[in-house]
Amino acid sequence: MNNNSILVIGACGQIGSELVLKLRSIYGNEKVIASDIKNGSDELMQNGVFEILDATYKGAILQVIKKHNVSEVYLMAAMVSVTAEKYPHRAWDLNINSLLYVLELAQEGYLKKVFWPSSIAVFGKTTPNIDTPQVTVTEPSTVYGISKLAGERWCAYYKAKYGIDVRSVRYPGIISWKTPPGGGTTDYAVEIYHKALSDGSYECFLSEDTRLPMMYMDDAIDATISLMDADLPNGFASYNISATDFTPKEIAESIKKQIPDFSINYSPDFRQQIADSWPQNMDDSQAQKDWNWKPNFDLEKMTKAMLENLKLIKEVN
Ligand code: VAH
Repeated sequence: MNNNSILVIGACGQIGSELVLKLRSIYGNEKVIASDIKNGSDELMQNGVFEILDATYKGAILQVIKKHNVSEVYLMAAMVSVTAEKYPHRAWDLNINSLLYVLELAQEGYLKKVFWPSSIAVFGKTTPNIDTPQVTVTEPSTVYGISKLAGERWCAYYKAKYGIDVRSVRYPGIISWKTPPGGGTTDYAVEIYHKALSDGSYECFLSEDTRLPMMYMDDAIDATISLMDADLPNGFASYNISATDFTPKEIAESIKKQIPDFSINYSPDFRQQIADSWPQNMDDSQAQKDWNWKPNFDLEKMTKAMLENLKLIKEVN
């Protein structure tokens, strides 16, 4: 890394907060600028530079880029599926305008490389939902999915027209213990671990057989950084990446192996419709071929890691 720095926008979010810590461990605390619309955890704020930044203002982004000599941006700020349904215009503004501003700044010569996260939400009910291919029908039925599909096309446009080095993955549901997710349909798969420890039971807002692609946070962070370091073929693709897939019943069974008395019941709500429009599992062979992607965490290994770390937090607090 030369004397430029990396800017993470949306550093307080579920993925952004752990991405900052990992990037800082690789490049050094002073090289990674964390930014968000609000202050983050002590860990995030105390071991490196933090900037309050509203990514829906281009001038504000440019100010931070110039102040810290930024050459790479990870644009992690987004409004995810459930919240985006409640506030469609705000979701579009945050999810798309922030991306357009960052791509414009790259085109104007301020940035050398951009990471932008897409999602399995770009797929819809007309998509083949078993081993969903990299290139297939994408007719999303959610505000979030529409914004992510449009974002993919904007990235492809700026790559083709201006040669912008923008890279992207389609994240599945991400499971982590450090920073809670906010407003997503896959959040049940995080909540269930917390409730298993606090209440010994969980009321799931999806039906027991709702299969969704999922990934432990460590795999998601490793995929993101590996993609940014890779020598990629020409053209743009937001890569399907996959680690595991499971149903609420299967994750509950996995928890019961560690907490035998754990119980679950199912009360599907409006989020069931969103989940039903997404794939059950993904074909990520293109990512394996283009940049040697491979995950480390299956469901059992993830459950062990989640429960171990959440127990440690509860003991400390
Ligand atoms: C959501 N966690 O549930 C996000 C994610 C694929 C799901 O995009 O909206």
